[in-house]
Amino acid sequence: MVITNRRMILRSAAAAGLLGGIGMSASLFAAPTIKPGPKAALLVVDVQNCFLDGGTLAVKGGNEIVPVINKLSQAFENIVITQDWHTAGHASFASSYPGKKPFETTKLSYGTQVLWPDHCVQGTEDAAVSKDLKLPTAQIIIRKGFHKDTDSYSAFEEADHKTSTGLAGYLKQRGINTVYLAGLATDFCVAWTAMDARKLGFKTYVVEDATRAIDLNGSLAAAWKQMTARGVRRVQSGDIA
Ligand code: VGL
Ligand code: ZN
Repeated sequence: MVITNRRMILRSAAAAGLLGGIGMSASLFAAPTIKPGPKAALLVVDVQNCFLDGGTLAVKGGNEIVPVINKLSQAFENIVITQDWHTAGHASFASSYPGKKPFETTKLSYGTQVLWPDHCVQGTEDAAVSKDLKLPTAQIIIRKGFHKDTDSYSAFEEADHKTSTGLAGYLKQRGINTVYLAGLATDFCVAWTAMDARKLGFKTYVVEDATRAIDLNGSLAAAWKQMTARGVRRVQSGDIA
């Protein structure tokens, strides 16, 4: 028999006579164990119309994370929203290069750049934060990718690995040392933000069920491997309260 979920584990444990006192069964239904506290912030990455159903770069299942994030946000005193915010004719757009198609790559001064459909252009409805995201207590919106010649998946540092967005300074000056990431996309903006957070000394969690991936040529598995190697912790929203 293949054990596929917690109920089946319990059923087979009960059948095998393994469930003793209340302590054992309670531990199998573990309550949320992580309390973020005043030195932690939830970073809600790029939950914008462009990455949701009907958007210019829609991420499969992206809409499903909106209620997860709304609920998760209740556990946080500090919330940061990020917004991909490109100029028209941006260097990350395939349309900026004759003969190039979306999801191909090109070489830019800072390295290999994946080319995307035109998306999240400043001031457009496509670039707006989803109206279904209910985060009234969020404290700052960090926009990124607004320099025409430079992309910025990370909310901390542009793709040239030199230009800061100022987010690390903002968090550190507010005494925040831990970040939890949710949003889109797991394998691009969430992963790059998480890895930079580690580099900058933050304790870093990615809330897996509060993210969805683009998954281009195995990019999701690669992102988890790289994040894990850098000390990013992979958790689920049910672990946090
Ligand atoms: C993103 C591709 C291009 C993201 C942004 O938010 O993950 N991906 N721009
Ligand atoms: Zn972008």
